[in-house]
Amino acid sequence: MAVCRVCRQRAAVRLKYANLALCKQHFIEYFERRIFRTIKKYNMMREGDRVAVAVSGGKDSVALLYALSSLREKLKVELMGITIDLGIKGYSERCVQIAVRHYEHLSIPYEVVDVREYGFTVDELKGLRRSPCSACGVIKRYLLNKVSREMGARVLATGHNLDDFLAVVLQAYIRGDLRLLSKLKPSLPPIDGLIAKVKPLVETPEKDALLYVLLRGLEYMEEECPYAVGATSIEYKALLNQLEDKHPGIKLQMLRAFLDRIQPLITYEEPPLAICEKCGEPSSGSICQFCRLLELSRTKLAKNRCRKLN
Ligand code: Q46
Ligand code: ZN
Ligand code: ZN
Repeated sequence: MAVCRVCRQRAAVRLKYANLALCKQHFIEYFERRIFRTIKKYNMMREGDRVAVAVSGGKDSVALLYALSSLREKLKVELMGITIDLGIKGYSERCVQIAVRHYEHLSIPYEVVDVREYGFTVDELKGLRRSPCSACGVIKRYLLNKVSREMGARVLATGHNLDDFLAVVLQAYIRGDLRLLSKLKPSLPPIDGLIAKVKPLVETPEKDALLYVLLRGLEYMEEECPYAVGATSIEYKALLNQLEDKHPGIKLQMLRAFLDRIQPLITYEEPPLAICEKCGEPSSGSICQFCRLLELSRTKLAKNRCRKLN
């Protein structure tokens, strides 16, 4: 029987990458301590910060919310929650309900942004871009930045874990996307109307986030988004896990090699951001991606309505 390295009681988990067995209580402490260390290491938060936590209702963001809630006094930060209702049928409603139940349980002030307020849902955007995920990504980036800034947050924390981060690195590497590779950082400072963005789970393997919510008995959205089916990121993650099974610790090694050795060699000059002519938000062109999407969706919805009338 494996025993906890700290208290010698029966172990609840065995972390191969750290050659470590821990009981429930000591795993929870280990998990939260690693997040605290990650926040300090990458200067993610400062004392007195107002931190908006983006909670989708999935395991990663729920784990992040609870870990930050446990750490908030030690970090001396104020937390607030932000959830986007993407309007995905049979999925979004439950995600929002879970997030709201957690905010209320933890007494964390929050905001739920419903994309219907802008006149569309992610379901209705199908076909406008290569995949609904591409439109969804634009919406999430735009609204999370805008609303958390309006809520008075200095920092936006998201639940991207080690596996998520490495899957994007691989994807960007395969496409030779130097711009993305240069921007992939655990902590991005505020710039030109964009609030600071941090990923406190960047050193946390996805499986650990799952163990944390399971061991703490936290409710989370177990089902995947219907549009996640067939996503290449799932294949990249499976590949990374195959490597990890054979070589425990390789994922963390890849992260460190990328951030410490490879990324500093990538030089990519990002042009300064402009202001969107329509909404006044930061934008890489004269009209931001979100406003362009809005235009497209209005045209598509109007066409659909005409078709129904004819
Ligand atoms: S929510 Fe949105 Fe994801 Fe669903 S539509 Fe794609 S991007 S899969 S994280
Ligand atoms: Zn123990
Ligand atoms: Zn705009």
